[in-house]
Amino acid sequence: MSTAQSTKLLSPNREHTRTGMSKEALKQAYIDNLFYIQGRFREVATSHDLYMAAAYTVRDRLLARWVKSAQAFKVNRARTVCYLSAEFLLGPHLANNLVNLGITKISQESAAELELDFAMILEEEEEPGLGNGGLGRLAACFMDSLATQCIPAIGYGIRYEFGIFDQTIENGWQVERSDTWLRNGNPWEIPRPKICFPIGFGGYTEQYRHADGSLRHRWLPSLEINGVAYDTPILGYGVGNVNLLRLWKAEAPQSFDFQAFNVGDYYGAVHAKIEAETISKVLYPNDEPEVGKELRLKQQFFFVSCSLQDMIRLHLNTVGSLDTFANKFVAQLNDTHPALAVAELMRLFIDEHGMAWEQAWTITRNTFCYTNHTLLPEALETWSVALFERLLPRHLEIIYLINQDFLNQVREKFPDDETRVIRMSLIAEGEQRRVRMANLAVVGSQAVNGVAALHSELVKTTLFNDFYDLWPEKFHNVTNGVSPRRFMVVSNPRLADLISHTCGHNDWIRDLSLLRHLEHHADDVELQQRWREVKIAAKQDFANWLQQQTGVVLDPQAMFDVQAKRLHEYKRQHLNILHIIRLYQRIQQNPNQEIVSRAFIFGGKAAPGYYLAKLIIKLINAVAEVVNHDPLVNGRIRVAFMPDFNVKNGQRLYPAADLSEQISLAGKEASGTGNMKFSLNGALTIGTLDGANVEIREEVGAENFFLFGMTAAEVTAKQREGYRPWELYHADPELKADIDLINSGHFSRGDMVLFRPLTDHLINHDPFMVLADYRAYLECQAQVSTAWSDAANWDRMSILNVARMGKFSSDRAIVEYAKNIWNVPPVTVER
Ligand code: OAK
Repeated sequence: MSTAQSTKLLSPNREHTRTGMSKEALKQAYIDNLFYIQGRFREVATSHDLYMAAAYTVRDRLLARWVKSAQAFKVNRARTVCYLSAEFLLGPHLANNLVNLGITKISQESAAELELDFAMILEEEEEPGLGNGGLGRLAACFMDSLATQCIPAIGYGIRYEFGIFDQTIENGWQVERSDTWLRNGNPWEIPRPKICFPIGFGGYTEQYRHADGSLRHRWLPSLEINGVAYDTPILGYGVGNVNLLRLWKAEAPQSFDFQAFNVGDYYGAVHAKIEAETISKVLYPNDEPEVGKELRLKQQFFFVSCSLQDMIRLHLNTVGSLDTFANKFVAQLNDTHPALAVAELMRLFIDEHGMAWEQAWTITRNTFCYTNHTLLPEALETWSVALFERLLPRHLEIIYLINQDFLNQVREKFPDDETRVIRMSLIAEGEQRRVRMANLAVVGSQAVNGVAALHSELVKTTLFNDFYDLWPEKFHNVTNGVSPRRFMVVSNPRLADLISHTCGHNDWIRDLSLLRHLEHHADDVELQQRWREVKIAAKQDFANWLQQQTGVVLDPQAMFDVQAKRLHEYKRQHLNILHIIRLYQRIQQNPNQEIVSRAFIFGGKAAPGYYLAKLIIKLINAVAEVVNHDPLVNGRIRVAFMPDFNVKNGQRLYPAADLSEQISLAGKEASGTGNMKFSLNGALTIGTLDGANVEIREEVGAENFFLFGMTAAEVTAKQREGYRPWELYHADPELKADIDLINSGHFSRGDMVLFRPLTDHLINHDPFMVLADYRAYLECQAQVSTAWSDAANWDRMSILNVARMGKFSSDRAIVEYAKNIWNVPPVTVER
């Protein structure tokens, strides 16, 4: 941009640069921000400066709407949803905010006129990876939909200084690198140093006589730290509503170092300060299984207590009495990580605000709702009573009291059934007594829900069967959904444009059920043709990116067969590999046979301590190495592991997939949301009857879904009768040959022991029944290949698939929560 241009932009008669949405206003704002916030002029600005100027330009426009929303909610005394979640896996803000503001196109044009590289600016953003996988990403989609549906909401969580690790692949192995997302600053957050609450740990409890004459309890912690609020505005799509994401950072109080300093222990004081701040330092990188780490419990209590104190402050500010707390707020517990909130709200009400137990319990129960996100037993959180007692002595007392009342209720309804009482207790007895967080969450909530129809059934009939007997009316289902803004409009603009063009409007972005209209055009040859062009273009983009990242070259004409999700045995990435090995062996045996060209693409992180999951990554890369260089294969199959699967890279991948692998063992995947993202971008699904796959198949039609494998009931039956994988291994020569080829060292340069832990485990234990579903999977994959060979029909199926996926919008899920669970009406804020 020339100096003359800059000067012209600085003319005094301009639209207000903080809120204006015209091209001139945006350009002016951009220049101002580059100058006054980054302290740069164009010629010396780094790409990061250019990004920051764009982010501030957009943020100003959010803030105007945010203030208006806050005012509207205050005036209306709006009932508010508080979404308590240890994880928010947000993904980059800039592109999403442009879409929600409706200024993507005009911003592109403004950038072009300023001679800026728009794509490069978007690329510059480092995503806040404050979550592991499904649960954290769901929280982010829900924040988007809450705002879009005009539901007043606050998301409460932790501002981790280091989010989920960055994954690199070295010599085929996963290597973790710390995620330093804050190193260049975060333009989307506003620190609120005055919104700060003390959080205690340790110490003891005592009874005392309060000034009002009552006998009360108090907790005298041995350590106190502060939680400071950092706020991020979350704008809805096409509305004026902006909600608040409030994340807490741990800080040492000022007084901290003073005392130590006075006795000359400067080093000790600084050390204590650092220790206090470690609480919000790093996200635990485990997906499903929990490990009973003390710091993790501290994190949970830390964010829960900050959030509840904040809610009480907000309520007292406007109403002056806590009696109506549950009218003002409903708090959703995103799995059990925030379940301590039940005990903490009781403590705050009783000890800090002098409320009577009965009333406090009624309000507490009316405040909370709980979502369960997994049935895997190892993921069900329990904390040792000893740890609890040391860290949170008052909360343990309160949990004991809740338990006493609760178990009396159980005994009343089920007399002479002490084994039931033992199963339902908040405390698991045994050598080491433990607090069961899921039981606490169920007892302390007015509603409990699973995240897909099948999962919610299993919640009622297995995991919480005793609780279902006691309180059947408490149990609900809300099938998950994903944001059509982020996972269609932002990530796949070509497809979004084609859909809008075909429908004649873009209202589907707000109401995804309108995609149905595409059904009428599924047989339209011209649409099929354009549909295919859009897919090929997305595949080419992805292939370019992948080649640059890994050196692996993919042919966009090949079927992109994709499995991207956290690495876990239950998700069965190894079943997918066995299929690849089978194709490879068939080519070896008969090099000239006709086969469908496929590019197998994997992505996903393994928990750093999960050895078998990391070995599966190594195996994928080992197979890739051999297959991709085999002259007999001659490029007809390609295998690639895309490094660092996160929201940003996911957005590159979803549009490029032809086939979506959703192959978990039935009954293990609570819902899955990747299945929805792929399908909404036109991929067909090969999958088991697990999680939301069941409903996806119902919606898109059995004829448009590649189904295989045992049902959840068959899995249970097989487990009951005794599962013997070694028999399957010996009975199926192809299966045996595939496993034996791994063991022969063929994929490991002769190393015959490298993969033994994996293959031995499969043959002798196979907890997720890979071998039992192997044959059915191969047969189903053969059907996929046949279907692919009829290109026009594949396109038709892909169109129908998208047309019928409207149910899986997170907007629909949020409307169901608002109506059936939260009882929260929308409050519309003018734009
Ligand atoms: C993470 C930690 C503890 C418990 C559950 C999880 C988790 O991520 N669960 C996943 O939640 C998603 C959102 O509901 C589901 O789609 C996944 O199936 C489930 O595994």
